[in-house]
Amino acid sequence: MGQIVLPELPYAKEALEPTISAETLTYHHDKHHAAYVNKLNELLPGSGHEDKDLNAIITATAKDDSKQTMFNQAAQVWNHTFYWNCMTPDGGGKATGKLAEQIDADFGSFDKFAEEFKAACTGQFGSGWGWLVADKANGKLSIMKTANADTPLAHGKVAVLTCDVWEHAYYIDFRNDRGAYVQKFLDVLVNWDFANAEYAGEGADALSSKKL
Ligand code: MN3
Repeated sequence: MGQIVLPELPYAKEALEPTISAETLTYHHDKHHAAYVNKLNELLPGSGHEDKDLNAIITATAKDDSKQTMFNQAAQVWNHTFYWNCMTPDGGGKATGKLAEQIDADFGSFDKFAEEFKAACTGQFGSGWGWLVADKANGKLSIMKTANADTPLAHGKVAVLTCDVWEHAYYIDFRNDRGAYVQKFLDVLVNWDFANAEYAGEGADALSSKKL
């Protein structure tokens, strides 16, 4: 497999303005995301995990306390690549496609889903991530929040949508107002086509093997 590569952003740095500035994406992708990639590539040689793809590194290190630093880097590489793809210029609004039906079935309504997603994102104490996830066995959707680098892959869940709620994701554009950032993420940024593809199972494995 070899080195883990930092993927390009799926849009121009200015593409999400004015919600997320080019300045934020420059730091977030070119500094933060890149640092996780670089640190992971420093840790891999001789670790026994150097021939694995990113998903396999994450699942192999998730429950190994001696590999917590490697897990943190690998999960953050994955989480950020996933997050970039969860956003698109002129996105947001109500869910589309199969996911729209499933959200109605599992949450009662889109508004109820949005309320729970926002509550998870704003209620995550300190750094972390808010998620829409699917159960592998029955496809049922639920909301999850994870601290720091933690990721649904480590818990046997399929990631469908995420919002990065580390301060570095929103502080330049929203200062301390995480709630306003999450609301804008839902209103104008969410890439429902991508979320539908992840839900349909064209997702997590493809993300690590093709895009990284
Ligand atoms: Mn981040």
